Amino acid sequence: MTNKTKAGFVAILGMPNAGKSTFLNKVINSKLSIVTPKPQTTRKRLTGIYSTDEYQIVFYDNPGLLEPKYELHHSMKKYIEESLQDCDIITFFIDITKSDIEHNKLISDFFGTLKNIQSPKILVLNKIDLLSSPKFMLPIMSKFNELQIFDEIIPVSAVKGNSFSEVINTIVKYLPESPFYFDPADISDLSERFFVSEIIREIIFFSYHDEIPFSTEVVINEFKERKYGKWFISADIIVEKKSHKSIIIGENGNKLKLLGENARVAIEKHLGTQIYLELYVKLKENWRNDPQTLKNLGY
Ligand SMILES: Nc1nc2c(ncn2[C@@H]2O[C@H](COP(=O)(O)OP(=O)(O)OP(=O)(O)O)[C@@H](O)[C@H]2O)c(=O)[nH]1
Ligand SMILES: [Mg+2]
Repeated sequence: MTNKTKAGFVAILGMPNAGKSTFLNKVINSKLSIVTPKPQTTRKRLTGIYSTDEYQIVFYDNPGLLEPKYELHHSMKKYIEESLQDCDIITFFIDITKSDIEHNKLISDFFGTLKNIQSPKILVLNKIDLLSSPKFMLPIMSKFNELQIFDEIIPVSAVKGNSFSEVINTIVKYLPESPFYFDPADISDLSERFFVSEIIREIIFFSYHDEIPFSTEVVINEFKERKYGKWFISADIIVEKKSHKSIIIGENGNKLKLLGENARVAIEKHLGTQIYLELYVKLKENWRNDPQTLKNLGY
């Protein structure tokens, strides 16, 4: 490797549900970050590393912008603020079909913050596959251009993978000259424990409705790798209300059993090995507002 490599940190920020995690997974070509149709899926900052011989992009996938209602949300917001400080380049994602942002205070406030940030800023207008005609794209792009916040505006479809090379090439254009920060073989610096807890959380998002996905957390208590035989994983599903505990468990434990089976299959696919999975549902009243519990949960 020459000493002329480029490397840097790129924040993935934007509205909830805009497709930030979908984009990262597609770029890294691996299911790093969980994706669901519900907003506020991503809760912690997640690293995804993309390396070639010439450059290394360290992406930070973040929770979407939100108006905090719980202490948990303040922690999620903190990741966004830290990414703004720590990153060399900012990407901001908007669902192009929801680009009517004139009356969205969350966005106008955040754009105010972005204006004062020196780092290069790239606006990614995602989900162009949902536009009924490409002719709608240009007026939307010029509207954002007039704001004079972003150095570049790129329409993409994260699910289809269109224009990815344009996003990557644009990022590389602004990437500082630097040695690599990580081994180029690495795609993340997070532990398998973290990914396993996220896989279980993703299945909870798909399997339960209303408040449950948002008020549930997953903690891995035991993670035993075995040379011979199945690995052993034990996880707690933290709920904040007694009634939620019974909903998660279901009649005669049928819902929890199904969750366990789905999670086991997904985790085995991720780890490439067979596992024995134990799930326990635990009540921690009001955990989303309890600073000590949040700290224990890694927020
Ligand atoms: N049609 C279409 N759907 C997309 C596209 N990108 C993402 N989605 C869908 O949008 C939903 C949200 O995607 P995520 O990647 O979880 O969005 P996010 O921005 O990470 O959301 P949070 O983590 O909740 O902030 C999922 O159902 C995705 O399948 C796209 O380009 N086109
Ligand atoms: Mg996400």
